[in-house]
Formats: sequence, C-alpha cells, structure tokens
Amino acid sequence: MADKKVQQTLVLIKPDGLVKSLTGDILSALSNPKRKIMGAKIVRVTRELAEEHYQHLKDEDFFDELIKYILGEYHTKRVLALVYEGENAIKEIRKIAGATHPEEAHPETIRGKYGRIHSKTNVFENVVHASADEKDAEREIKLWFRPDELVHTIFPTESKETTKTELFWK
Ligand code: IDP
Ligand code: MG
Repeated sequence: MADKKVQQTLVLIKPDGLVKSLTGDILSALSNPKRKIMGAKIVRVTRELAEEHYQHLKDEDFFDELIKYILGEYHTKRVLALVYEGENAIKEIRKIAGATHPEEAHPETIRGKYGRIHSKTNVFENVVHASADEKDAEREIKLWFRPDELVHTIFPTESKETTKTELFWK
C-alpha cells in the first residue's frame, strides 16, 4: 500500500533544543516501536554545512541569521543529527515536529511546545529540523552522514581511495 512506505528521514535537534535540555523530551516524542534510529551523532556545524543544508533559503532576508542560529551562535555550538527509518517516517515526524512558524504549530507538537521567535533576529527558533519529503531526506542524509555512520547504508555507495590524513587515538 502506498501509504505504508518505509522511509528514512533526517532529524536535527537544533542548538536551542540542546541548550534548553530538550533532547530527552524530543527523543521520547519521536519514539515509536515501528521507527528505528539508523544513525546519531553530535555535530559541530561548519558554515559550509549550514549553508548547504539551508541552500533553498539563501535569498531570504533571514538567511544570515538562520545560519548563525544553526551554527549555535545564540545557544550552543552543536546540533544532534539523527536518521530515523519507519513507515511514513517523513510525514509522521513532520507532524510530531509541527508547523515551521512556532505560533502556528499545534501546542502538542515539539515546535508548538518549545519554539519561539527570536525578537531581535526574527528567526523562528523551532528546536528541531525534519526532512520535508523524500528528495530532501535523501539529500540531507547524504549531507550529514557518511555511509559508514549508519547501521546500514540506505543509498548506493562506491569505494574511493583517498589520501586524507585521519585522526586516531594515541
Ligand atoms: P522547515 O524547517 O519547517 O522545513 P523551512 O522553510 O525549510 O521550514 O525553513 C528552515 C528553517 O528556517 C525553519 O525551521 C526556521 O528555523 C527558519 N525559518 C523559516 N521561515 C522563516 C521565516 O519566515 N522567518 C524566520 N525564520 C524562518
Ligand atoms: Mg525545510
């Protein structure tokens, strides 16, 4: 059935969610026996990653402030990135997250409960990100996670020789 499709989606707990200690509440709200976490990591976001993630908003007048927000300049310089997999995961998680505008978000959603509009920057500090559709989910998962950071690779992969210097424990 078309309405029972297994999907993967990217969730970010944004810097305001982390600094306000909302991680537990958010993970509980997203928790469902039918939905699995496929990858999770705490990320110090680079400007390059932030701008790529929000590339669809680059012409908006709030873009620079949005980038500062996701870089953590107003809260804490980290984001918790998660990949969830489950039936209709994209739509279901968007519903749990709530509408983009915190005042329009239903009070029982994550954004409705915890979101606010920053009065100086006018940025919607809405606590979580969730991919909007399958195309965005694929692009965003590939942007935030390497294949070997997920419990299974989800999308096709290829091997490449690199000369990159990597960091190891001494
Ligand atoms: P979404 O996060 O619900 O998918 P997008 O339109 O993709 O919404 O916007 C990305 C993020 O940019 C939002 O979550 C919010 O933090 C911020 N944002 C979106 N629209 C506005 C706006 O009109 N004013 C201020 N911030 C906004
Ligand atoms: Mg979006």
